[in-house]
Amino acid sequence: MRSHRALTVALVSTGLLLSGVAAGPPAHAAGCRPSAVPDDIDRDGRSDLVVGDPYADRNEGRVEVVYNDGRRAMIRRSQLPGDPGDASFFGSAVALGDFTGDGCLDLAVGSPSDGYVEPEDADDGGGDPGRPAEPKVFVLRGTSTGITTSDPVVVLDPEMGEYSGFGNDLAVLQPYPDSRAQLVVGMPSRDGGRGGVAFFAFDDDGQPGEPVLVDRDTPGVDGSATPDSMFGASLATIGHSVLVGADGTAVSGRRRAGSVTMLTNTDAAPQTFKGVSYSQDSAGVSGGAETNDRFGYSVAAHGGWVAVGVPEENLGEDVDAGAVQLFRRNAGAGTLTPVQMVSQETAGVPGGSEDYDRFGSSVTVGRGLQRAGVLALAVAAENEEDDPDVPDTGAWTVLDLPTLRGSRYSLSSPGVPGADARGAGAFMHVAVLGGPQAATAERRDALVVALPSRSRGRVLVSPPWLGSWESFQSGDYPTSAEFGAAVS
Ligand SMILES: [Ca+2]
Ligand SMILES: [Ca+2]
Ligand SMILES: [Ca+2]
Ligand SMILES: [Ca+2]
Repeated sequence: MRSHRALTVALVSTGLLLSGVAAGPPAHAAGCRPSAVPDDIDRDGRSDLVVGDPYADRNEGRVEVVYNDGRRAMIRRSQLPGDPGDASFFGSAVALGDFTGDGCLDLAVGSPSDGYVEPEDADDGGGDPGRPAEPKVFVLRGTSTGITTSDPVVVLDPEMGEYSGFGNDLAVLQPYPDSRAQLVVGMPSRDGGRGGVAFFAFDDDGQPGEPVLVDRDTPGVDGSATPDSMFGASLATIGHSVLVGADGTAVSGRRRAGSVTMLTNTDAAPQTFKGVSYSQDSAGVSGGAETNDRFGYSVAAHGGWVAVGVPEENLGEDVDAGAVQLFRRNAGAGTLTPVQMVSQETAGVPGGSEDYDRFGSSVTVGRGLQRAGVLALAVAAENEEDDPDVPDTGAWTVLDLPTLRGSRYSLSSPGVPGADARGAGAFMHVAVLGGPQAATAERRDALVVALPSRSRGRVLVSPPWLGSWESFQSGDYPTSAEFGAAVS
């Protein structure tokens, strides 16, 4: 599997912290009432959290939904139709959206190696040829009380050829709160790593229509598809646009320098995308494209800001110290304007750059993470450490935009549950759970920090302004393997 970064933990927000609007009338049986909170599956006015655990149950994988009222639901691959095979990795990615158009949030779950059966070695006398994977995404329907496993929608890899990574990375394209969501599926390993992104729109029965497959050879998308570019390895959506990371892209012959393409559609032609690409050699972008920068390894977008992780950027003598490039989005033009590069060398940013920090291994942008109404960038540095004797414990930094004022946290910070341990930061990622949306100036989203790599994975949720963190672990330990490998 290429990287755990793509293994999404779907954090449907906790709502324990995000008190929302008062409860309205009961939901109609045929649908769900609107919620003032983005990730509120059961429509009680507070966000819920979804966590993927793709290595659980002997690599079949599962997803745990944590409702804000304390209810928890564990959804195992084996509860769904079809033979999961030897190792489906169900739960590698998770995403919430109303794909079926009934007003209820549905849960999309990637199962990138679904059905795969390993060939038997002929020397063992078997010679069973095995079975290739049928990569798929399950769309689990939402109801007024929560996610149900009945009548799931199955979305298949449109090509079903060589391993494409289909289901390792998901996003939801929904330009308006009341528009129907399109499911966006990255296929970074497709066609020799040229990659691609598949878009699925659904009918009233929830069935997916003919997918639209976009790569850098698609007319209207600049550049051309090149091997090993891994177009689709990271995804983020904002308005009519999808940011597509291709951190394997060679730039002027410098391998894995990396690029990001912003694909943009219109209301009139929702299935036609134009694309503009950026690298560290683009005008106004800092740092210069060098071999193994991995620009685009992570992407995030919110409130007009776009953040691109460059986790293997070298800074001075520091190898793979890492950085984040900030852009502003020009919504009408479908373009980006570079703002600045942020690293642990930037004035005011806490911490310092060291070899292999990988600052920027995950990024997210939310509103009110530190102060009500103020946009903020959160950055993971998965191999950062406080104590050189305990390496790679990981750290995360929250910075207001555009001032870059903020704080750095780790498992040894006061009030953060858990304890530092060697390697605890591996595959750490950050995400945002939406707070009540009523008043922008008062909005306070929560930050989610997923730490899947330890023997007992942990997901932390907090509005840092509260100064406290809620900690979630699997409801079925020790069969959990990487609780938190995906969050949304
Ligand atoms: Ca809820
Ligand atoms: Ca729905
Ligand atoms: Ca560079
Ligand atoms: Ca550092």
